[in-house]
Amino acid sequence: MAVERTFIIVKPSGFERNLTGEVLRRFEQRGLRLRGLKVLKVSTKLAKEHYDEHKDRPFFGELIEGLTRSPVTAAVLEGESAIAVARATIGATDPIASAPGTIRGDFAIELAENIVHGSDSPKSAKREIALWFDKAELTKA
Ligand code: IDP
Ligand code: MG
Repeated sequence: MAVERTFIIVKPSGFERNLTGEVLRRFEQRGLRLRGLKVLKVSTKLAKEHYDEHKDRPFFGELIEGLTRSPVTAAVLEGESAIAVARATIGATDPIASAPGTIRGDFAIELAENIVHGSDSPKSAKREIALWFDKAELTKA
């Protein structure tokens, strides 16, 4: 067990349905601490860099359009095992398989409209935090 930082996005599907506060509340309620937070309209360049691992997938175009069509809220969360805790709070990638009680299990049905992103490993978390935030935008404690 170790204190970690993870990166999450309330995606356009969450913003459009006014679920930003609800999603952040669930992470806070779980015990994760906000270390950075911002609302932004994502550029195509940033979206492509963020989802670089999926660049050869057939749904890549839809994925980039989906992340850039409305504002998002990006956040850095900190806590014990934050990466796994955030993923468990989010639920399975496909909302049809997401357990009720998880964010996706409570608010989504469509795969492409699954409300929230969370880093999937320490390596992804580190890369994504550096991609989306300047050091000065994050608090230490
Ligand atoms: P994750 O968000 O649970 O980490 P990933 O496999 O990294 O899931 O996929 C990134 C995002 O791409 C998913 O959250 C989902 O919105 C979208 N996505 C994944 N697979 C498909 C697909 O087969 N069709 C359309 N969109 C997909
Ligand atoms: Mg992923």
